[in-house]
Amino acid sequence: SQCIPNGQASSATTAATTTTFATSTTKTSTPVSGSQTSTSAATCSALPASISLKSNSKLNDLFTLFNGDKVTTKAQFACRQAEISQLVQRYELGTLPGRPATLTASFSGNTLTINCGDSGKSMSFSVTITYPSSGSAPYPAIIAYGGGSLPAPAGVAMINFNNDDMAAQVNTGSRGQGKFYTLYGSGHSAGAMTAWAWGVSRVIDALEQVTAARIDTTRIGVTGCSRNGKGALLAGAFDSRIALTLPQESGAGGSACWRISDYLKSQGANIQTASEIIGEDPWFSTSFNSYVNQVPVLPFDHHSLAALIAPRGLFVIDNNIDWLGPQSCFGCMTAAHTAWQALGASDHMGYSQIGAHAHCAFPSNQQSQLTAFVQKFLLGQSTNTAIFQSDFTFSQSQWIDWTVPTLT
Ligand code: MCU
Repeated sequence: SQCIPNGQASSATTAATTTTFATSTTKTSTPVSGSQTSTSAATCSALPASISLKSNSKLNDLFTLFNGDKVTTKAQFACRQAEISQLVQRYELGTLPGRPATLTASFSGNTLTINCGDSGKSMSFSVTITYPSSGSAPYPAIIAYGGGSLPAPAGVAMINFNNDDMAAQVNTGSRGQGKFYTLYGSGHSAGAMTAWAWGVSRVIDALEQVTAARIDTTRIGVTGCSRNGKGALLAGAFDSRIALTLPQESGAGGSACWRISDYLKSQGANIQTASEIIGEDPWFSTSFNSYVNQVPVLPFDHHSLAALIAPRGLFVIDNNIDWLGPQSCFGCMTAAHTAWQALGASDHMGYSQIGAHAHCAFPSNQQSQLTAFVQKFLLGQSTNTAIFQSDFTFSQSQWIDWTVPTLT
């Protein structure tokens, strides 16, 4: 299908192994996940503006702060999450703006229209809400990129988010196109995925404001499949108001780790890697281009990105398609799972990889697992979400050289 081409490795800009990256002083006030804990990001030490990156072929330690301090408390882990958020923005995904100076919303005929203004520019976008036939208002809701590819759960509203309208994903030539860039300028550092995540946060802002929409903003989920699954994972990582993140078949740039995918490619797999993916669509910031051929210097990988969601709900739904790197996804998410284990919330994150079905065709044999996560995190029920399954194996010793603390 046109969605799963055979990977042709492309060469991209090579940069020095140790590199200095100057930006303005890192903001510590950016709202990031982890804010459920008592420590606000403002008490965390800021990242230096200029960083010397060191090569590390293993998956990065989730439990050592950038300054070398070991993470032993939940509050310190919230700081670790804040700095991971800053690092992924700096090196891979571009800067996530906060709430714009003005945000108004109106609701009519199940369409929620959101008007954003900042620095003399403005734009409007809308989402449509499909209400469940059961349950009662205010309803939990799942924000679904491109309508999503999961069956609407009973009692849960579905919010159709047209992410392509926020930031285009046609080809690399579509960089800087879409309503996010109308507001922030076509040269903004945010790649499409960051622009979409910003849009999801604005939808939640609007739902908080417009009670006529009858959505319970404490029970919000987010989903998307494939390229939109990459986006859904990021939205969950960037906004701690999202109670349940449901990325589906997200592959490279989603639940796969860049390092593991590069290794599997070197072993002959037909798998999408960092150096290939930047030639396809403007999902990432252009700042990522300098690192795709030296992935080991990245101070994070996608286990770190997923760990921004802990201890909130995350259920990663995967298929078994070579190009998406199923073994990389399983290993990467096994590494991410350590964040939930350390926080004493192991069953708030689940992983399920079931193949033998078309891309983004949710199979019926994953339904009960999805239902368990939806019931626990969006409907307030007590269900068994201790779900972690794949036909692949993960070599801990090859990829992890750190220990998992029990955070106090
Ligand atoms: C899994 O997501 C992508 C993949 O990264 C692309 O290489 C491929 O072209 O399309 C997939 C997708 O979005 O399929 C709908």
